[in-house]
Amino acid sequence: MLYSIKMRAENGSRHISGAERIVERHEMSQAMDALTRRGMEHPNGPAETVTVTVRPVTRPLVTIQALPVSEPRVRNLEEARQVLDAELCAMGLQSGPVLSLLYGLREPMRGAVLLDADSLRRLEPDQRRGVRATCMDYTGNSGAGKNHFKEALCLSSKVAHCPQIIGELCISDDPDYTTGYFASRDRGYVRIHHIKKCGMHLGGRIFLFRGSPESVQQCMDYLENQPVMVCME
Ligand code: PML
Ligand code: MG
Repeated sequence: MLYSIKMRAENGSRHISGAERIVERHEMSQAMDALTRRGMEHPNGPAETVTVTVRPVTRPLVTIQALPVSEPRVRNLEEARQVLDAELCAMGLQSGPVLSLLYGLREPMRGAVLLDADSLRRLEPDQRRGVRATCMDYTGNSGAGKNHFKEALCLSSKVAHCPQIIGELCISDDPDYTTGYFASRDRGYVRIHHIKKCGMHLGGRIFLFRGSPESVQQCMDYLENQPVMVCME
């Protein structure tokens, strides 16, 4: 039997950090301990409450391969935006409004924006909550400390595997973490340095959706509930 363990740390209503694992029963107490410690020690500040939730995994676990990673040469914010712009334009999307939305996300969001790639309409039922990509883990995860890159590669691989998601953009909300990415099934994980100025709380994710109105719910269900293990080897 597998268990999904989720941690969220908060100060009142302010989200501080979140992390999760999918583990076997004998790994549970160590994973809970590591996640609790992580919630209490975060650069966003000390947490008032750390909540750890354990649930048995009831759906069959899907195992997928991590997206291939590329790392274009980027020396500053302007070049980072040019990379994002080129990726969006290559997909025939309206880059300007998508990038304005990404760089305009000032409230730290626990979830992501689910954006219709063609109409640019936001599809999240609750825009403050956003859409969560959860219920995942990756091979070789020791659970010790945060590994921005591996956790983001894990999440983006799960998200890219969703038939209705054609791309994802991400800027970290950790003030001193200035590497982000663009990811898609076709382009893999394009790691982008200098995607924001150091010290900014600005951050967030946009999932680019293309599908029928009926498939929005199916897509959100996959993102939030389908257990996925990502192979990093
Ligand atoms: C986050 O803070 O959760 C987002 C991290 C993005 C990682 C980008 C990378 O290092 O490749
Ligand atoms: Mg963060």
